[in-house]
Amino acid sequence: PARLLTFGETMGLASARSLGSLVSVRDYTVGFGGSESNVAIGVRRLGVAATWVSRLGDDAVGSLIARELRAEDVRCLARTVPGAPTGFMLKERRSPEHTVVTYYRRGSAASALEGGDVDDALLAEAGVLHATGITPALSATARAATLDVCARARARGVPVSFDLNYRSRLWGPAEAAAFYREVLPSVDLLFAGVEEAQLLVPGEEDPERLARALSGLGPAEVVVKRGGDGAAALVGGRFLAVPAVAVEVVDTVGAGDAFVAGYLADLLTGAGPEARLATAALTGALACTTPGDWEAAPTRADLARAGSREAVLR
Ligand code: KDG
Repeated sequence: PARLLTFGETMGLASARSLGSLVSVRDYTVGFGGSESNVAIGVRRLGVAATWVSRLGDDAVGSLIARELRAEDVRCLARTVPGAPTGFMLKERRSPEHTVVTYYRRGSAASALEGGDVDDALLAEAGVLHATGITPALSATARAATLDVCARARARGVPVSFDLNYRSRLWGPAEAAAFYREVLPSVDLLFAGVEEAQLLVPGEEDPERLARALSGLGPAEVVVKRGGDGAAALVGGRFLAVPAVAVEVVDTVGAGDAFVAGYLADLLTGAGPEARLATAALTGALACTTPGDWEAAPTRADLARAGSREAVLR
């Protein structure tokens, strides 16, 4: 079945509307973000069913997240944890080029995620399981849960997608790399940015050699996100590359998730490697055109419009 299954932490998000530090800026927009729910929304907007599993605090931020995900038609399976808050983050715009994100997530409801939260019945109805390297950085239990869920999906023949998503504020490079090596044998499809891939393959800059080296650690399919330099993929031993789609960049946070969502939505609807890489490049680029971690995720109609505009410009 073509359903995406994902699990991870989603937090409330206060984003500054004007430039400066929290000390002086007073106007904030309240929303939410989380890599895995960003991907779930992105995939759903592209017409593919998505289930998101997590834990939320018994608080207004948790209610906001559940309500918005339901509004996006994402199946939200998040148990409420009494006594632990929903995580929160603050996004300050110190200058047009410099955004500072601060997390308030230690001891959050989602950091107590357990493997059993993603039960076998959910795996049975999944076309792909998607996890990220943020979850294992949250707590020892969340780390064990990530390994457990990926291994159980693999054992059941559900393809496992994994985005390294290194977050330096949550753990160090050596600890992260050790975890990646542990999980990668269970992963079928890996997404990595160049710098985070270099945590595993130090010093390698060539995207093809990087992808082949990562594939040697487990995943048959590897996609390297290269930001403004485009993207590349190793699929069935074949190396493909696409240039970046030029857009006016307003906010890059969430672009990687939109990229992954484009790729996975195409994979789940049976598109070939070239098409999914091209879709991913376009969804990733479009996500940069407005503020917000997921709000700009495109629908199929948006993609068609953007595609024809690009064709005219060319
Ligand atoms: O990829 C975007 C995410 O980083 C953001 O939405 C918040 O999930 C998040 C995190 O843990 O950084």
